Amino acid sequence: MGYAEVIDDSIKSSSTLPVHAGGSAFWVGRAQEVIGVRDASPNPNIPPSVGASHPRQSPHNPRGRAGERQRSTPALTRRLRAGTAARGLLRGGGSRPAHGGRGRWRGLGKALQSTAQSSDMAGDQSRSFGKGSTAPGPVPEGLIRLYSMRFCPFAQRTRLVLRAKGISHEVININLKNKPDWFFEKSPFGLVPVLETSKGQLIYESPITCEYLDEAFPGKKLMPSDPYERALQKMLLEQFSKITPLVFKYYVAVKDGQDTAALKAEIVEKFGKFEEILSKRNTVFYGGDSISMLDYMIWPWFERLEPFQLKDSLSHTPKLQRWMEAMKEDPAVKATMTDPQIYKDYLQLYLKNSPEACDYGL
Ligand SMILES: N[C@@H](CCC(=O)N[C@@H](CS)C(=O)NCC(=O)O)C(=O)O
Repeated sequence: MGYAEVIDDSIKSSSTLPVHAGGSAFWVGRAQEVIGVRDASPNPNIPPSVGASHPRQSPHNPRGRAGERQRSTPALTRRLRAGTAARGLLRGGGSRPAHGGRGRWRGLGKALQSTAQSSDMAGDQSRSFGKGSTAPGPVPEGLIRLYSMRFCPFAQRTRLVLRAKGISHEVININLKNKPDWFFEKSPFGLVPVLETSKGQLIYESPITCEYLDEAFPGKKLMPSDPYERALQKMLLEQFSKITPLVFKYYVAVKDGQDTAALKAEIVEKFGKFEEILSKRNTVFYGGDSISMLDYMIWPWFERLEPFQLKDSLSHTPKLQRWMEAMKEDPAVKATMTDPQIYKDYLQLYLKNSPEACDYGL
């Protein structure tokens, strides 16, 4: 069951929230980011943030210069012209139906405007594709595509890994409150995240997308090499998947004015287990003194503690607090962070099933 279903169900019957938000996946998660550098694409018809982000360390570009973020270059412009931007976004992206004519171009204008404010060139902050939009074309060689939603914590997991490993990618946001029909060909459950390769391979379920990226691409390995450590990360993620639905349930219960004491105690108790692990291991991160996969998998929920009104649930967990501070220093975390107020506003719209929710703030 997806996050949206949890929320939707909670609206229908706020006292009977489902317990699982992550379906059968052995990892679970959720969230989004920050507006930053303005890219100056020389061609105004090419959305600057759609097409490529970190052209380093991909199977197709193993020698890409790590740490360097590519801006517009003639080569990139050519690639964009021939690639997704031209075939997909320019042919009717945006959350409104692609009517053609002026309507279509108005949608494009919005997409251009929003992507120009993006912190990268992947299209993380581009307007979403909605019902009636034309499906984007094939994924250009040298890129991997992520179907995402700016505020989805599960998709944030994948975005974190893409950035942490410096993988060249593009992002197509989906309007989850007004999904395009073609999206179900990419995602059998109609959920984000989904990855698509230039060979047309599709990979869905956030933990699976992240593990795939870690295995398929060079660069820093995020999963530990030791088999027990790998198993431990998966077991802990499974444990964490019991917390994520409670967090949503708590938010809805507070909004409904219900008594939330028991629910809060349960969340605090479960966070306590994660505190213990850090304490026993005596490391800053879950896999040691540098970030590994589990840190990224659970981060999106910690980032949202404030909007979910659960910030004080960590008041007795100093190790988790230290972990959060260390996480906030990570470049991938910084690049995908969302302002808590924007997230709160988005949540309000999402709970109302507003088709504007996914494009909030653009
Ligand atoms: N188990 C999935 C959950 C993904 C998920 O729930 N995504 C939400 C957005 S945060 C979604 O796509 N919701 C659309 C819907 O429920 O219709 C995963 O880990 O990837």
